[in-house]
Amino acid sequence: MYFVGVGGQIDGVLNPDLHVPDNAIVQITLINGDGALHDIYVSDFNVGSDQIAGIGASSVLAFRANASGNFEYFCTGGP
Ligand SMILES: [Cu+2]
Repeated sequence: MYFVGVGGQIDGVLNPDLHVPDNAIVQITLINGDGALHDIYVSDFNVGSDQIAGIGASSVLAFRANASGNFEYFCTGGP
C-alpha cells in the first residue's frame, strides 16, 4: 500500500516526507482510501493512529516531537 498526501505542498504526493521542525507539535490526519484496515505508525516517536477500516474513515494522530528531521512512517496493518 502507499500513502497519498492531501492538500498543501504534499497534495497528490505518494508517501510524502514527514518533515518535523524543532519543537513541533505534529498532527497527521489519516483517511482510508481503499476500505481495508490501516493505521499510520511513526516508530521514531513510538506513536500511531487508531486502526481504521472503510473508505473515507479517518483518524487524527497528534504528538509533540522531541526530535526534528525526516522520519519514516508505515502502516502496521499489512501490505
Ligand atoms: Cu494499511
